Amino acid sequence: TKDWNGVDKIVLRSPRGASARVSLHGGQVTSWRNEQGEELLFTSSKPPKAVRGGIPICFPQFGNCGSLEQHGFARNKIWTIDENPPPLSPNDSHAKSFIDLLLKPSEEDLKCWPHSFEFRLRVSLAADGSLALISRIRNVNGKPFSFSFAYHTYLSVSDISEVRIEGLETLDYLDNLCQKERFTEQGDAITFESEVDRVYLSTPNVVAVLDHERKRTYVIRKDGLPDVVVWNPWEKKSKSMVDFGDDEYKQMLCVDGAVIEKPVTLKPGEEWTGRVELSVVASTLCSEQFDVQRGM
Ligand code: TA6
Repeated sequence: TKDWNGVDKIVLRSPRGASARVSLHGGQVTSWRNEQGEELLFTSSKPPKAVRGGIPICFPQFGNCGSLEQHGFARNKIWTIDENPPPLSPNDSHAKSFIDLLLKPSEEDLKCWPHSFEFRLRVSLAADGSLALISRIRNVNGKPFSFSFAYHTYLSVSDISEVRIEGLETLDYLDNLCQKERFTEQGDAITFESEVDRVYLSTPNVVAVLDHERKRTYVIRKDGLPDVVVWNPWEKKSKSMVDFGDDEYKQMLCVDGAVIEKPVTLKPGEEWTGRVELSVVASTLCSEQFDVQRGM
């Protein structure tokens, strides 16, 4: 349906008629449903104001580390259907539903970020229900520019105190709760007892989020995204967030594939690609099993 004078609500259905489906608002994934139900937390969307939840795209700036609005403007913009999508790569074509979206700077955008970019986003849903997002950002012909980026992924979990992340142990991270100071992860997995707001650095391309209560694991595979944001606002911050229920923090966890520590710089004509694939495994992998997964 179009009620956003361009792209609005798009629904991708699983190519094999399974129940999986993905909904998008503008260029933002707002829902990803599988047999088990909704996989993303989504609370509100006041188009084109930033959505809270789903997978908003943070570009050209993550957080408020620059002069732009928090997380950049891409998630607040009207995207269009890309009439001239990049050619399908072999693993993109089989048994997938997909949509290609395009964001280019308006005159208004160029005033606040004077760079001629083209942002092509492919969102695809595979027959097994896994969701992939591929971002291709190109410097059309302007002076070199740099950007930071994140797929700001609001995973829906049953109970945050029963969730653990595997794959980030022993890594360094920047702690947003301590003026972005650098620490090293000591735990043999990441668990949650209070607010966490970190950027893990030089991370592996496979990270697992184990939801014990639901006996399932989100497997996050990524490429071109060296950093991983882990964020749960916990109780106090949740209360201060207008479009967030007081207890909503118990059912959400942001685990974002990102490029933050070392922003990407593109010369004229250069293109960057960042890809993430989310799948759900109906079990809670122990670290050995997870290592097998990681090897995939
Ligand atoms: O690390 C994620 C983060 O930067 C948190 O500091 C918090 O501000 C959150 O993003 C806000 O995201 P939102 O979706 O509310 O714009």
